[in-house]
Amino acid sequence: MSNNATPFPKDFVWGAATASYQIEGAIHEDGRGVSIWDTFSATPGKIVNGDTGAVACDHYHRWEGDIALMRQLGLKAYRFSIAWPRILPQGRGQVNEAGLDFYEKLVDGLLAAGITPWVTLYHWDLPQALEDEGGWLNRATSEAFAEYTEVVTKRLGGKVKNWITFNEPWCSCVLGYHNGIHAPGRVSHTVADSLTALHTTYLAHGKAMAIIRRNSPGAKAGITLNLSQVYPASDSEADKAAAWRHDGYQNRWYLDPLYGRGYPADMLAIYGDLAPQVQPGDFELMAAETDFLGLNYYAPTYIGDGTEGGDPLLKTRWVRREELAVTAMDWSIYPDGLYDQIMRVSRDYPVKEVYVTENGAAYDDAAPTGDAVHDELRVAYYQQHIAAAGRSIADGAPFKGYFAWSLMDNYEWAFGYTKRFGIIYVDYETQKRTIKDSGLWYRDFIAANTGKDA
Ligand code: GCO
Repeated sequence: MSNNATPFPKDFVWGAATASYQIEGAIHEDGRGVSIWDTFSATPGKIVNGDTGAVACDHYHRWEGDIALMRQLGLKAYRFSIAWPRILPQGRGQVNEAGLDFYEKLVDGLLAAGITPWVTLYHWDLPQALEDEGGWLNRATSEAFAEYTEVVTKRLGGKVKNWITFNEPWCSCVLGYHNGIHAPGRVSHTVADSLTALHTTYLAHGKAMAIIRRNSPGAKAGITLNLSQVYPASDSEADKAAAWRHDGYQNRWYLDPLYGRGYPADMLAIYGDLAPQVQPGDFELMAAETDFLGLNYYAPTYIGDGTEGGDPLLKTRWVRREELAVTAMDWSIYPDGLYDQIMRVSRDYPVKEVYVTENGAAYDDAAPTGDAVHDELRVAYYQQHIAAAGRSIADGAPFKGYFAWSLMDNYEWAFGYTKRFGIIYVDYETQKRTIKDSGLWYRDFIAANTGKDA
């Protein structure tokens, strides 16, 4: 397969990513507590086909074989998340040593295979016990997260040297506490709750950064955001102004506090008393120095003026560019959006390093024929997006690594198992893994680009 090889520095990090609830299964095993995703996915009507993560990819029992597959792909790094309820079943207090043991075994296996572990502390599986006390609407949850971070980094901080505090706070806060399509499934008629949830999340991020510095000396630590790569639907002033408001809603509101700017004034003016209560010291805590910014990019966002019939608060409306092909998620394919996003954060914020911590595509893959899964559309998606992202290096961005989403097909949240993002196919009946053509392409691409001088 041809590689659109764009010269990458020899120490560029090539990896793949997963998340605990999406792949582990074993939700009642070895002392694990209940998470909000166990509760939410078991609630009738919430998930396609009523799918839950009870078994998923059974990674909890198959992790050694999965590491062998990562090794076969020649991955340099593997991004995974730790399930908080495996560590602190009640969210705080009593530690479940078996949970720590599992992740230490996984880390040791990765290191033995020459694969660098990248650990996400929170990829959405909040202990239900904490949600019962208000979850991310309760400021005290930031303290519980600090306790969780202390326990995990105390055990793993000598071996894990790449930490991501949170994955996609926009998703966990907006989808979880505003429109309710993700756990804990709270629906609110205003943005107030989702903004409060983010405020608590960012307090937790700041507290965790200090703990990581103490328990994992020399480690790199940061956060992963799903920004919206926004383009105005036209060159009209009204559409450009609407695009800027959406940029404030999904990008600047999340970026500015991390880099010492507090919340953006234009959005505070729109939100008024819907904005969260800020206590003295909050913004200093949120702006804890980070070593990198993680970007999860999938698709562009086109925004037009929504004064008539758009979002009543932001006065924006989503516009589709009909000429763009889409993936099985109905997400438009626009590789230059990834380039633009890397360049934007590098230009507008003092980001030391940028990692694409997720990028990939869902397609309706046919079941394997023999040992092959032919997913040429996904191969093309990766070729185009990696080539586009790679251009940012020559243009001065500190782009240092790329993680394909996902290592394997897995539980796609409210879509259950109906969407396949993996570069490895998972037969959920038999748990058989089959490397797809996209995985073989990625393997060859990594081999061809590893060790190249800049
Ligand atoms: C996200 C999550 C992943 C998803 C992936 C595809 O970005 O929503 O980090 O868990 O599965 O992005 O939607």
